[in-house]
Formats: sequence, C-alpha cells, structure tokens
Amino acid sequence: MKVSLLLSLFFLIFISHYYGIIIVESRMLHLMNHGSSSKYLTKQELWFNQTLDHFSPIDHRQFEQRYYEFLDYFRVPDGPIFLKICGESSCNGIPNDYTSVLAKKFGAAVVSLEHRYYGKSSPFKTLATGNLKYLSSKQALFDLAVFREYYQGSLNTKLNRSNVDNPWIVFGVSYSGALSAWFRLKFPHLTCGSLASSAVVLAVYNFTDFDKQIGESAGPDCKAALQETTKLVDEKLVSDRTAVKTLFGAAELKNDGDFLYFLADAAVTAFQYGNPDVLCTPLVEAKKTGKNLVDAYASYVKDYYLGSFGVGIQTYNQQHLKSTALSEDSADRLWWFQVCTEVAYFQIAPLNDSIRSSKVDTRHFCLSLIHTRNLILLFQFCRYHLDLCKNVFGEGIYPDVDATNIYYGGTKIAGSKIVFTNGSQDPWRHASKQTSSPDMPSYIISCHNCGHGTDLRGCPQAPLSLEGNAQNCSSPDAVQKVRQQIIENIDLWLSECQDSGRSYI
Ligand SMILES: *[C@@H]1O[C@H](CO)[C@@H](O)[C@H](O)[C@H]1NC(C)=O
Ligand SMILES: *[C@@H]1O[C@H](CO)[C@@H](O)[C@H](O)[C@H]1NC(C)=O
Ligand SMILES: *[C@@H]1O[C@H](CO)[C@@H](O)[C@H](O)[C@H]1NC(C)=O
Ligand SMILES: *[C@@H]1O[C@H](CO)[C@@H](O)[C@H](O)[C@H]1NC(C)=O
Ligand SMILES: *[C@@H]1O[C@H](CO)[C@@H](O)[C@H](O)[C@H]1NC(C)=O
Ligand SMILES: CC(=O)N[C@H]1CO[C@H](CO)[C@@H](O)[C@@H]1O
Repeated sequence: MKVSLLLSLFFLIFISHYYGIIIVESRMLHLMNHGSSSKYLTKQELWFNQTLDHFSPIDHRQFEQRYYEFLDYFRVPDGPIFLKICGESSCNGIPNDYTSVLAKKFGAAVVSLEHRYYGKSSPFKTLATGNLKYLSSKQALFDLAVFREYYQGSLNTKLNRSNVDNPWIVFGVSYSGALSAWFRLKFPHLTCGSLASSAVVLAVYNFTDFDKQIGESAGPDCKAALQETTKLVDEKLVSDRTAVKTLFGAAELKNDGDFLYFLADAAVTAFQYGNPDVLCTPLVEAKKTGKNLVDAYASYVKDYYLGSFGVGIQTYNQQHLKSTALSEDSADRLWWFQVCTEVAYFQIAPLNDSIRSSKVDTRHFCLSLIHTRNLILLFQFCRYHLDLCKNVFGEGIYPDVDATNIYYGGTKIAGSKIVFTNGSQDPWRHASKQTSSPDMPSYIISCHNCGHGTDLRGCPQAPLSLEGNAQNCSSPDAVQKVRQQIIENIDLWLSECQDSGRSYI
C-alpha cells in the first residue's frame, strides 16, 4: 500500500463511524443476581442431567444443568406450575418480582432453569469458540422441554402418582421473553400459555428503530442535548482520545468502537430500565445554563452507569470478550456469541437524526485496525459488529437473521395463548410483537419511565423492587391495567387446560 493511502486510512480511523450497541439484559440480571437474599424466593440450587445436543442421533453426552423450585404457594397436588425462564446470565435464584404475586394468586409452584452455558450450567470447562457450538436458542428451548418433563415426573413421584400433568405456564423477559413465546410455539402440548414480556422475537440485522426510540423516549430537549454531546465527544475523540476516554473512566477501552459503544449503551440504559430523569435532568440543565455537556454526561456515566447501576467497563472491552476462561463475567462473551450467530439486533445509527455517533457517512463500512504479531497495521472494510464477531470468535461467524426469523416467524409468529407486553419507552419493543392477533394479545404499558419488563419488575428496575412494586412508575395505573390483563389471560388458559380433560391442549 502506498504511504499516502496508508496515512489517509489511518486518519480515517479516527473519524470513522463506529456505531451500534447492544444492551445486554444480562448486565441487568447480573445486578439482580447480586441483590440480597430477601430479593429471591429461593437460592437453593438443584441439578439434573441434560442432553448436550438435542439434534444429534449419535451424541449422547450430557451436562449438569442448574434449576430452582419454590413451593410455598403451591396448591398441592394440582396447582399450576410457573416456569420462569432464565435468560442470558448466571441464574442465581428465583428473583422476587411480580411473578411471585401471580404465583400466590394462582397457587402455583415456581420453577426456574438456568440457560445452558451461563452461570454454573456450562457443558465445558472453557468457552473456546468450538465449545460454543451447542449454544443456541433452539437447544435452549429443547432443554426447557426436557426439564419440564423431568420436573413433572419427579413431582409425580413425590406425590405418589403417575401420568398426571399439572397445567404449566411459561414466563420470560427480553431474550427469555422470546424463549417464552417460542416455547409455546414449538411445544404447545407442554404448556397452557405464555407471558412474553418485552420479548425480542424478531431477529434484526440493521436495528435503526432502536436509536429512533431513544430519541422519542428522551423527548425533544434531552434528545437535542444527547445529540450535541455525541458531536462533542466525536470531536474530542479526534483531538485527544486518551483524555476523553479517561474522562469517562474508560481508558482501558483501546478500541474507539468499543468506547463509543459503551457511551451509547450508557444513555440507552436510562430509558430501558426506567430511570430517564437521572440522565436527562442534568443534561438538559447543562445545555440551558451553558455548562459543559461532555462533563455533565461523564458525571452521569461514572456516577450512575458505572456507579450505582454497576456496569463493569470490561463488558465493552473486546480483549475481555475474547477470554475463554469460565468466570463470573462469561455472560458477556456468551451473549455476544448468540448475537453473532442468531439474532444480531445490531443497533446502528439511522441515516438521519441519530443519537449515537454518525458524523461520517460510512454506514456500510468502517475501518478496522489489526495488530499482527509484527505490529504491522492492516486495514480492511468491515462493520463494527461483524468485526467484533470475527475478532472475538474467529472467521465465519455471522448472524443469519433470516434463518432465525424463518424458524420462529419473527413478528408473524404463528403461536397461540401468548401475551406480549412492552413498555412505551423501551427501545427493544421494536423487536417485539406490538400488535395483537387472534389468541396472542399484545399490550403496551405507557408511562414516562415504563421500560423493559416493567410488568414484572416495576420501575425503575435497579435496585429490584420487591414483587415488582409499581408505585414508582410514573403511572402505576398503566402497569396495573396490563397486569390485570395478564391475570385474566392466565385465568382463561388455565380453565381451558382443565376443561380439555387433559391438563393441556
Ligand atoms: C449425572 O450423570 C452422572 C453420570 O451418570 C452422575 O454421576 C451424576 O450424579 C448425575 N447428576 C445428577 C444431578 O443426576
Ligand atoms: C402410593 O400409592 C399406592 C397406591 O395407591 C399405595 O399403595 C402406597 O402405599 C403409596 N405410597 C406412599 C409412600 O404414599
Ligand atoms: C443493512 O443495511 C445496509 C446498509 O444500508 C445494507 O447494505 C444491508 O443490505 C442491510 N442488511 C439487511 C440484512 O437488511
Ligand atoms: C432529518 O431529521 C430532522 C429532525 O427530525 C427532520 O426535520 C428532517 O426532515 C429529516 N430529514 C430527512 C431527509 O429525513
Ligand atoms: C420509590 O421511590 C422512593 C423514593 O426514591 C424510594 O424510597 C422507594 O423505596 C421506592 N419504592 C419502590 C417500591 O421502589
Ligand atoms: C397493543 C398496542 O398498544 N400496540 C401499539 C404498540 O406500539 C406501536 C408503535 O408505537 C403501535 O403502533 C401499536 O398500536
């Protein structure tokens, strides 16, 4: 390559457009997991042997999968069983959210299965890419089906009976909300119904609606302040990248893309998890009074996002994501693998009016910098996310969103007895099913701080409010109304299950 070309490419790196984020629900769950034990219905671990590969006729390997049961409210022997699906994080117990109110009301047992690979349910001792080949939503759904049969069988043994089925209802939020909908779709004979809260059932490659929703949730003043902040940070990144990263407590993020990704996520979290004013009030104030917006945003990021919300900066560090050792933080790598192979949800800046950085029209390409062993710099055209996928997992990893949507149906999912719920301020709702169809009602919970999974968790969601107490949602009534719909639907499905003579049809 000619030197001049190299130089211009090198320059472009500094101003190239890195975009997109993915908020990993696991970080939220991680926080919930570290709450005090009163925040759990139970933390008592139970184990059973699960099949490693449900789709191979010749591979019979197994691994031990962790689960929990909570029987205090169970109406013995024929009460319903609520299967609360654990998603993309370590599952350290059954959190005491609104599901426990429902369990009390319906006399239900609550059980929860840890998602394969996460937490203590890893089939392998290291998470090298080759070992991740059995990590998929399809295998996870089959795990749930096998677990459901296993648990029903062991309950029957405990109750000294056989060939009896309790009515099962599945629950989940976010990715586990999608699993909840998909479980009912794929195994309708194993469950009477499903609650799919903020369920991301649509795999999306170019997820521009996400950023648009942030603008809408922020409102005009906060949106303008955020956009101006983005512009200023972009400029500082060119003039003094080390200083600006240090200002945000993110000096360890050598990759500019990782840094911008982190900054975008920090803002998203405020809206997604029901705490918009913590971000918007100081930012709008700073803009009004002519204070430094970057400093105001840095305070929010350090005090709230890295501070009380508790996100670890290494979550955004690709060096960390490459680590194949099993650890407390493995969920970051594992979820990226699922993103990079199945669902994408790549949150890119819309062409116009974006919140996140998009100052250079390089939507289709970014430039990446590769250090080889000899410290030779190579350049190539790529996209931030795909580059990350390749860097972290190796060549050939690509999210086939079309295949995923063919398999499950996306928003055209042809299921039944699934309730979809979404929060009005949640950017993820654009990957959910937002319109009702026969036998699959969809409800939106509208309020100033109604976000991801508000029906089950209330707002804000960190710290977890016991039993999903909704008193701090700006409209508790809006939450209550949707909860009433959920109750009516569960009631209906349970009676239909009973009427059918068999416990489920
Ligand atoms: C799973 O299977 C292994 C090998 O048969 C056995 O040693 C182990 O106790 C089993 N674990 C559980 C929880 O049943
Ligand atoms: C289980 O039920 C059988 C048949 O009804 C009865 O003979 C047996 O004693 C019961 N066992 C226990 C432990 O309750
Ligand atoms: C995503 O957007 C890019 C740029 O506009 C376009 O080239 C690509 O085809 C899109 N991909 C999908 C799967 O929609
Ligand atoms: C870009 O966004 C601005 C602000 O929302 C709007 O006024 C303008 O019409 C948009 N331009 C295009 C080309 O869509
Ligand atoms: C609601 O907010 C108040 C004031 O911040 C706080 O003291 C209280 O614990 C919150 N309640 C719930 C259920 O989160
Ligand atoms: C059921 C429901 O209220 N759906 C709404 C969810 O949000 C979308 C987009 O804002 C509306 O078009 C739906 O009517």
